[in-house]
Amino acid sequence: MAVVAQAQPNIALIKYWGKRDHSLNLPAVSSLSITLQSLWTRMSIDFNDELTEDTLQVNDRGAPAMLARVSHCLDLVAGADRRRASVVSHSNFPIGAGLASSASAFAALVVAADEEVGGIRNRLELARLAGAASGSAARSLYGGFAELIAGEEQIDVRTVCEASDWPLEVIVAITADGPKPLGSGDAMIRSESTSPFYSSWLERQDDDLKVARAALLSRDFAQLAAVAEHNCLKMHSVMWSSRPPVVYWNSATLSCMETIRALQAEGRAVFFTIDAGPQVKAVCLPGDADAVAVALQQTAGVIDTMRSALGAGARLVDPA
Ligand code: 2P0
Repeated sequence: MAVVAQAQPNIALIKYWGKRDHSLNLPAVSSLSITLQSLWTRMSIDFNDELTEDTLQVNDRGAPAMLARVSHCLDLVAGADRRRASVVSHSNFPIGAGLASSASAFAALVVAADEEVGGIRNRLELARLAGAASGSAARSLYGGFAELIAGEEQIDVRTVCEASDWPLEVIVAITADGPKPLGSGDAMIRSESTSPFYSSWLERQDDDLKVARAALLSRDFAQLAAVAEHNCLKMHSVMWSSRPPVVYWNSATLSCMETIRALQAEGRAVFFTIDAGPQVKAVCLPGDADAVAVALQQTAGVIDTMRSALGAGARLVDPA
């Protein structure tokens, strides 16, 4: 019998960029994110005696390039001597395009795989296993505002504030729909070894996290906006100053940032954040979401927009 889990992508407001340990996939910095509600990945797993190797379908197509990573994650959850699995993944948003699809995919994968072996782990244990597969995936185990603390040997993750405590909205402006030119794992390696700004990025991260956490707990939107935009631009400065440079933006990315600046000048409560891709995520108070969505839809180069409230962490769902 297949087990199905659903997880939603998360968007980091204080970013993860760089690893402390590559073999364990331990992040070099702590991070803070919001888990979305309406974008999702549903992952179905069936451990099956009759299979001689794992199989993977992503959005109705074979996905051989991702299979090794998925198999390794299943080994971590179920042991290397496990039965082989049939894995079927569906996402309702573009994958591999800077929209955190690996976060929702691996969060859902560990929940479903754990259930297949008896549902033996707690949420933090599952988050650590998801994080070993994809650093940001650990945060999608948790709903609302999730904080990941990067320890020397392992991570800790928790919800700082529930989605219902501060119901922000996110408008995602899609500015390109192809896969990104360089995966974030390879890009991080490049930044760690070549960016002259990497060490100061590491040094100041806890300061940004502290400011963001305080903003969150006092529901201070202006303070959260300022520190999140600053942290995002700092991460991209590290990327841009890597050799060769890592530039995920396109001209529409910049146009979206200008749109958001104009909205801010009108007094709208909105800020931008951008991940390892050209899409722009506008985080706003619910009362400003309609205006933000319309302005981004009308921005040159925007192909589409998606809108989401904040949502829950990864969980089991009934098979469709
Ligand atoms: C984040 N990103 O905090 C940052 C911001 C992209 C930019 O986490 O190598 O796919 O699998 O641990 O989680 C994307 O990186 O990287 C990411 P791996 P992941 O959301």
